[in-house]
Amino acid sequence: MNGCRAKGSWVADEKDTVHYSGAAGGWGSVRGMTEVLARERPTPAALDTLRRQNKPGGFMCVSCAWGKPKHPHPFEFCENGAKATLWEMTSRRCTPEFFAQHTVTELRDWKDYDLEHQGRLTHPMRYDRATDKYVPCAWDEAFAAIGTELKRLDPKSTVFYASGRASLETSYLYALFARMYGHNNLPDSSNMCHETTSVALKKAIGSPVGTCVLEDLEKCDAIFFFGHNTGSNAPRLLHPLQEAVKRGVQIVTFNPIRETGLERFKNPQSPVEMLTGKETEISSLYLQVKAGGDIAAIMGMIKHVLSTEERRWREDKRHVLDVDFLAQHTTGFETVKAHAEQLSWEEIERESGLARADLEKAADVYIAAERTIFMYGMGLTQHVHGSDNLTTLVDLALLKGSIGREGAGISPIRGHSNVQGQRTVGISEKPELVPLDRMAEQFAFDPPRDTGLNTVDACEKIISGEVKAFIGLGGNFVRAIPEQVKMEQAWQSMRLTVQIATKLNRSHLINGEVAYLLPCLGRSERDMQVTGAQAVTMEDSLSCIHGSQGNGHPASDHLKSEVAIVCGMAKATLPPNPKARWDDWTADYGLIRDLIEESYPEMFADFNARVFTPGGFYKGNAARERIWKTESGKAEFTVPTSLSALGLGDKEGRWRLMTLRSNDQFNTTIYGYSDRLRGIEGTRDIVLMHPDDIAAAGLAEGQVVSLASDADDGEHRQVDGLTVTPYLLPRGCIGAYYPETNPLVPLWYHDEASKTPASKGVPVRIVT
Ligand SMILES: Nc1nc2c(c(=O)[nH]1)N[C@H]1C(S)=C(S)[C@@H](COP(=O)(O)OP(=O)(O)OC[C@H]3O[C@@H](n4cnc5c(=O)[nH]c(N)nc54)[C@H](O)[C@@H]3O)O[C@H]1N2
Ligand SMILES: Nc1nc2c(c(=O)[nH]1)N[C@H]1C(S)=C(S)[C@@H](COP(=O)(O)OP(=O)(O)OC[C@H]3O[C@@H](n4cnc5c(=O)[nH]c(N)nc54)[C@H](O)[C@@H]3O)O[C@H]1N2
Ligand SMILES: [Mo]
Repeated sequence: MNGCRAKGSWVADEKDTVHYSGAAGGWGSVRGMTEVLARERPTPAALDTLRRQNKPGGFMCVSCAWGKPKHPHPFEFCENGAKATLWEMTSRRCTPEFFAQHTVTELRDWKDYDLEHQGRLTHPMRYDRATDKYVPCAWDEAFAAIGTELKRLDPKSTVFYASGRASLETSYLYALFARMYGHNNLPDSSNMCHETTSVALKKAIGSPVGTCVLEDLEKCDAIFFFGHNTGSNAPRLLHPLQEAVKRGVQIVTFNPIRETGLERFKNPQSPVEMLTGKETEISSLYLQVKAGGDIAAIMGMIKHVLSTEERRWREDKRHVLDVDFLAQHTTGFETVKAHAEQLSWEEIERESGLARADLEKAADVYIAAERTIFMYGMGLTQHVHGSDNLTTLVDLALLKGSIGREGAGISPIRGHSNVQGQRTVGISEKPELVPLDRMAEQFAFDPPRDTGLNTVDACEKIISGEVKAFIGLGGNFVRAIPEQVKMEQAWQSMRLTVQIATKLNRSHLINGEVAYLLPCLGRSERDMQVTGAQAVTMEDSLSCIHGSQGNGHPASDHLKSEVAIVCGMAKATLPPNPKARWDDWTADYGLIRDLIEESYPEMFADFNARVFTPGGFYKGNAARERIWKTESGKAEFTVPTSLSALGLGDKEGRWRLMTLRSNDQFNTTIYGYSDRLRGIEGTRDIVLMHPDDIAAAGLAEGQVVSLASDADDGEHRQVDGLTVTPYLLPRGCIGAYYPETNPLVPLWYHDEASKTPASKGVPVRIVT
């Protein structure tokens, strides 16, 4: 299949497997944007907004969390960032008239795409049980009713979820509201995403976030990439990668799928590349590891680095390892060394699905490089042994002192545009991560000190009936979580559900007894309050904080900002407290930034003055300075608890299902049915399989099958109507889209340390 070289066309290889032979970016991405323009019919202001995207003084993209450079390109956005903005600035409206025409029960049968395609929500709505419809209501009425309900409930029986987009200002107040009300039940989308990072990196190097900054990419000489679909999910990262390749940087990729963005890239912002068809080969080595096979692959590389060290030292007294760093900065090296040495290549090859020679080749790239960066996405975090994936990767990085050095480090590629920032300013179920003493003083209250509920805990307690109310600050919780069928049934026995959203989604249709749907401004829109237009801030994947100011005309006159909605609910719920100035904060977000600075003086010194620093301002990272805030005070080597990242081993008839995003979606928001970079068009109801697996399982291409859970727990979970589609995956691994296949993920099937659902190695059977 490497022989396929026709540019930008869909070709079948000798096995008739679909494979995109073009580059990521290029004319395809321009076409992708044009299609969205036609579909969303954005307002004229939208194009002007795009011009201001990701620029100082402009607004920060609502799509991915990748860093925004100091010197932006004329158009600092990508196909998918533009799609996200145009999706928000659509001229379509989901009005009270729409809700008058459809019952909620009827809408539950609609597809995700069709629900959001109705456009922006325009009015606050209340669920009316008698007619099974949403009916418009006044904001004051909604706040008063929510306040009355919350006052009646035990705060500990309520959950306040956040989906990673809301600004630092909103998030800080949302968490404050939860704590003043009396709980730490603050799960956010990070609990389904990079919580593995927050737990495993914290344990190993004392930092819950990555250690790299944008400039490191300009100085490294090798990059190792694990489990991230960059072309679709952080396309702007392809620019620095392309520049790195041009400097001679070696990129080694571990991914079961040959993702186009990591193979080839054509810069849509370079006229020369667009007109000449010139494209850059991104990965110099691309290894199709089995799903769940990374621990074995990394241990294989560690093994080879160690044996090369021994040989070099014996032959010419040179080190491969950074022995000074190991002695001064780490603990546990000897145990990992012993572990690697006793592993056989046979088991490494079996578990990883990769040949020893290839793993040695990859390790040789690391050995030769002076400065190496390790990047990763959901392919590592969403496994039962996801934390082991990450600590093993840290082991590899520590061998050569690749953390806390310019041009080197570990760099998780985060998801939502402010998911990292929400944790920074207090949205966390873990009270020990929040400066509660300082906040107790700031606001004259007694914050709850007990651990709150994360996503999985919250789901368990919704099923058991202990959770009685759920507030969603954005997102589509019911559609994004595991165990969807059971969760939807349990959901409806809650007393209160409140959803703050921009567009209609499935979570709004699974209602508690009392339910409100509150429409908010999007980030691209002008946020006018009594003191004038407001700016907000967010933190990117590389720990830089950026200001953002929308200038689009709001989708409806009845929208409120997220800050105003949070303050409105808090004011209606909490007893008066002169230190809780909800109205003043709504009027002037600068006051909220002052509060954030007071709570977190180290990271947010001079916050208001620095909001529009070009490239953002860096909040700092101790591990980058080689100060290790771990239990031992050193960077810790960790022996993995398992050689496979999967929770359940192989068995006759069991497949490893990876639930994947297409190039035409943002999480549960489905923009369309084109997974352009994978060559899959017109449908999402498919299951990808190796052609030899299709034959061996007695199936045929195009056959429609069901997937059923094979988790050995007696539960029946099934998704029907998936068309068998040949695709070059490792044998035994199959792929299908998220969120359609979420009903197959058992709630208990999650990373052991962080409880991140294991959406990438789900055990399933194929049912015909
Ligand atoms: N356009 C767009 N951008 C997005 C999003 C979106 O939906 N659309 N979502 C945002 C969010 S919230 C997030 S978290 C990120 C998600 O971005 P990614 O981290 O890229 O997440 P996935 O799309 O789930 O893809 C995971 C990748 O891991 C690979 N993989 C699966 N299993 C394994 C494994 O066991 N080992 C290895 N090495 N690889 C594996 C898959 O083939 C795939 O390439 O993107 C963010 N950006
Ligand atoms: N099987 C499986 N499950 C997964 C994953 C997977 O890979 N596989 N990935 C997981 C990951 S990484 C994540 S992050 C979660 C995502 O879970 P969520 O973050 O809960 O879901 P989203 O799909 O991002 O939420 C989309 C909704 O957000 C609302 N929205 C959009 N913009 C705004 C805004 O500015 N303000 C407000 N208030 N609302 C807005 C819209 O109404 C839209 O319908 O899913 C997780 N679930
Ligand atoms: Mo995510």
